Amino acid sequence: MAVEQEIRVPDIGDFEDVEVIEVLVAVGDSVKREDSLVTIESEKASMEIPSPFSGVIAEVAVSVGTRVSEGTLLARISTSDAETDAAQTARTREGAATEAGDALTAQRATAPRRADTQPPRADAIAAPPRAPAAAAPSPPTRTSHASPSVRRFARELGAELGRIQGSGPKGRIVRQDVQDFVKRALAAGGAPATPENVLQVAPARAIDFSEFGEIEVAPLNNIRRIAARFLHRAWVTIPHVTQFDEADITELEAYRNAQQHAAEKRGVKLTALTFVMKAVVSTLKDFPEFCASLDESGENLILKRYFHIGVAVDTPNGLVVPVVRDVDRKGLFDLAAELAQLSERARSRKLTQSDLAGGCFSISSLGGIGGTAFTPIVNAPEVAILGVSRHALKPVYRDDRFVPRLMLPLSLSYDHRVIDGAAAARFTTKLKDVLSDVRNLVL
Ligand code: CAO
Repeated sequence: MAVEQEIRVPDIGDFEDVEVIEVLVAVGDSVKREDSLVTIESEKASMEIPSPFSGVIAEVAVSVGTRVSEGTLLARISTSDAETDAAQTARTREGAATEAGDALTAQRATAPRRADTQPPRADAIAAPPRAPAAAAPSPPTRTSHASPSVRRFARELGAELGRIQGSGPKGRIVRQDVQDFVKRALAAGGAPATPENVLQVAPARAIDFSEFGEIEVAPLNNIRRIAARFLHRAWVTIPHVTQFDEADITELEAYRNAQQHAAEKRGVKLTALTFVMKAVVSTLKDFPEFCASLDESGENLILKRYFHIGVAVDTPNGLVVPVVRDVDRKGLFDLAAELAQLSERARSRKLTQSDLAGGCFSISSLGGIGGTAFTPIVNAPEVAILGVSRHALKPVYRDDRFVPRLMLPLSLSYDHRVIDGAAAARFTTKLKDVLSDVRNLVL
């Protein structure tokens, strides 16, 4: 039968009224006897408090910042009868052999730490499973072994232990591992810890909006929450610049309209976006650094010899970016059909992880909706993204007179660590040249 037990701070020697600096378990976690529950820290040292029982955490009574002393309630744990007996026996034996403080000291060196893990399935929905941008760390590991002094050292540098590979016996993290981790992160031009804490900004103040009028709370769905994380990381870790230009697509549009009949016969709709995809690939061939990613060290550019293009799709549940593969090898009608099929699957939430993975460059088209320009966020680990806005007839001065031309606004955002402004201006110039002469796309 399950029994609920209280776990209180044991005799911790000189420690009194000390701060909880890490809570290593959450309600519902299964823990084994001697697994660490919390880390406490005084002026002089830090220590982990182990669980005296195996079982499932029913309540966590402290949080980071709580001050505790001997006897303070830390948690309640649901255990079996047998486990309670075993724990009691163990404690009696331990009490006879050693002082509680010593036991803690011995324990804290080996107790596993429970790092927060993100649900992998959720990550996969909005984010292709690719290496994050240069500054992004490797995914957190589940447990980390390190001495209190190494833990403290890592905390001082803002390095999250769960993300550090230990080189000591049994994977134990030693001081050198922390130093190497921070060096690598700095070399990558990013944060020593997680992208979320790159900027030490004051936390947002909680506001009770109902004081000002009627409100409704609408929780963000999974896609939005995950996309928010990736967009935020890209926004804070990539130095963005956006280059604007306009392509004269008068002839392209005439050609597109002329093809509509043939397109309809094949059951596809040929929109300007299909031509833009082809034009982008043609331009990428001349500018390989736009079809690339920085590696984890931030010291090498991985140039991709394939042309898989991500296309931002607006769905009722939020933005997703499925990838159209080998755009260079497909014809306009095939691309139009694939784009329609992918966006339909995106809107009915039928995309698989492989539909979202492996892009080289993304296009975000708001042309069907409106607007004259915008600044898209680079879809890391890609290094550039093209925004396309609504085309408009404009007077263009040519041969001593104004003539009406159909102009397509282009907004190219790029990672300035990899791409110079001059290269970006050359890229959009080439792109608009390709778009202005339809022969570039169909021949
Ligand atoms: N200028 C003027 N009209 C345009 C246009 C442009 N640049 N691009 C498309 N259109 C027109 C199309 O021709 C179509 O016209 P008809 O209805 O008369 O045939 C209409 O707009 C709707 O096009 P569409 O959106 O169905 O097709 P698309 O190929 O242009 O785009 C897709 C497909 C999936 C990209 C789009 O539907 C979409 O979801 N866009 C939003 C992307 C987004 O949210 N981006 C923002 C992300 S933040 O960076």
